[in-house]
Amino acid sequence: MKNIFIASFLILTCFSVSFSQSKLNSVKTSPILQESPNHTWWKEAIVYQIYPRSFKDSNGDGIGDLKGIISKLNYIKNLGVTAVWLNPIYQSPNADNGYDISNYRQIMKEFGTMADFDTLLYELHKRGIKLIMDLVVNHTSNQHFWFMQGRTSRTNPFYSYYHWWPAEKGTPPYRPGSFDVNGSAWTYNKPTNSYYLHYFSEMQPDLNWENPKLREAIFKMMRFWLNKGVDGFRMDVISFISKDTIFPIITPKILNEKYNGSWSQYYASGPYLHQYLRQMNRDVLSKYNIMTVAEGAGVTTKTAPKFVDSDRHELNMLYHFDGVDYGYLPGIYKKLAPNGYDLVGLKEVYSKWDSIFEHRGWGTIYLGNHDQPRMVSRWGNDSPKWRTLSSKMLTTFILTMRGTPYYYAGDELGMSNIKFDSISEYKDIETINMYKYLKNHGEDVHAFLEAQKMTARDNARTPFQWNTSVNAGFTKGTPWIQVNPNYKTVNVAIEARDPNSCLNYFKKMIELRKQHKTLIYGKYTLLDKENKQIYSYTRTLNGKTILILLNFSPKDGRTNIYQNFTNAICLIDNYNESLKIKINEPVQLRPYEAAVFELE
Ligand code: TEU
Ligand code: CA
Repeated sequence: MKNIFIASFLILTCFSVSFSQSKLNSVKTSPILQESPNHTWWKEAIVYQIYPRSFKDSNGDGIGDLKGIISKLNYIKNLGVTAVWLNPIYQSPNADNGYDISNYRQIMKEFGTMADFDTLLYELHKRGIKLIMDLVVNHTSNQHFWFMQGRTSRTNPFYSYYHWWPAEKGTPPYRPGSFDVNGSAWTYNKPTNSYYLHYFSEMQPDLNWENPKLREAIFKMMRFWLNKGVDGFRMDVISFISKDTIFPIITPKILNEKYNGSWSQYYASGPYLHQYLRQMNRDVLSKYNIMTVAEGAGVTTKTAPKFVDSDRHELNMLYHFDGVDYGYLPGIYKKLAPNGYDLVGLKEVYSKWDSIFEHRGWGTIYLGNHDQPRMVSRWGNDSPKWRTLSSKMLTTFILTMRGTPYYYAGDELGMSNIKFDSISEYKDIETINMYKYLKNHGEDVHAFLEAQKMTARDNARTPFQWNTSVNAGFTKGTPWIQVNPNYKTVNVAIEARDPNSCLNYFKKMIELRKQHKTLIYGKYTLLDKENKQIYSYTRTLNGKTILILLNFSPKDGRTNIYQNFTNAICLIDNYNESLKIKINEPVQLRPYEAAVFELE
């Protein structure tokens, strides 16, 4: 992925959020938000994301599958989550683990059959759990029938299902292509004497949404799944579906300049994006009681409302990248500063995004997924001393913020980065092709591999850790990707028995969120914003206030919140005993302590 692509997501525009009331007593007396809550199931949902390839293998081929997920539905139900988002399970040659779909209406052979899918959906619904499918419609696989046809001749009706640059116009204007060994988004196709566009690998040609026939074909496919009863879609890079099809030259200046929106406008978020989404809503989404969430790659606080304001009739939620990309150094691949990230800035990011959806639209909260390193390694501390505490602290954050939480399977165990030493251990096209790109350009691949230990996607894709038996109980065969050796201590079997485990803490936090509507709909107010160690905030609804205190550091910390806390009831604390609050003294927190209080 080219530097600009990453950099544009990373750089925070300057902003000033004024949280004038940083003292708790002023919070308590501040006017209560008169919300018209507009309660919906998807605002109250707790979404559990499953990467099917890595969850549970039922037949010993080393690859997780639908039957494997079905065999673990009671585990999932028992967590208390209310919805499951499955990464793509459609037929795919797996250049990008299912994000290259060759048939939208068939199940990937490795994952099972349509009958397995129907059983999965039925069994989830029986347990009161919704199913959210991944919708990958910016691109298909190059093995999709449409592309196989379209690439044969310019007169083939499927040619116009994709974007082409005729070779007689010369070489196409440069576009960065993620996952491309040469870093380019154009690949030459001999039979048509033209280049096709692929924002991801050359095995993932971009669909041409300008073609109404293509749009209709996609909508029909969506109805196929909705008519089966699925409860919604997570829409992969949906902001990319409309492009400026003149393909203007993106000058080095635009490529290199700091984020100002222009680059992403040229590249994605094209002129018809919202028209297409409204059409999708009108013709498909509005006919069903479902939820939709956009993967908001390149979406800013300025553009986000266009996707999710309810009166625009497009989508319900989106997830932004300002949080997960926070703290990366500028460069052509993701790299963290040795001293980590600055908490004050992180608080600003989440507070700014909360304010965007305060009155309109609805947000999401996540700290990890299949594209990110493990939450505890990235945002907490995966050393043996702090892994459990910091992981619980992060779980507290996700489940006490406003916005629908998306929780990535394995994080409830405190699973951590595997940190591969050698390129041969990686399976992810992103890492492998970036490695090749760097090598071809004489760059320092050793430094890249070091950075990948912290940032690579494969860190989150290692098999789910069920028990202490061979391969963590994930498979009886050879797993498609190595199991994290820490499975001997980090696994469901051990954690289920330990009342103080990450797993049991996650369940308690879910219960807490379900019991307190304040945690779902309540106004969010940041406190003590300059505190470098502690993230504290309140959630307030109808006169009820919940105070959340999170120490993001391995040191004791103190907040600058002074208040008479005689009425504070500690609802949960990640240390065994509740946090002691002394009257009129700054609240002291232990390393990575998380504590939640009800204030009245
Ligand atoms: O990710 C889109 C995206 O923006 C990625 O480039 C992401 O930023 C990157 O993986 C982070 O390292 C989506 C999917 O979530 C991802 O798994 C797919 O590979 C990609 O689209 C292509 O479909
Ligand atoms: Ca299998």
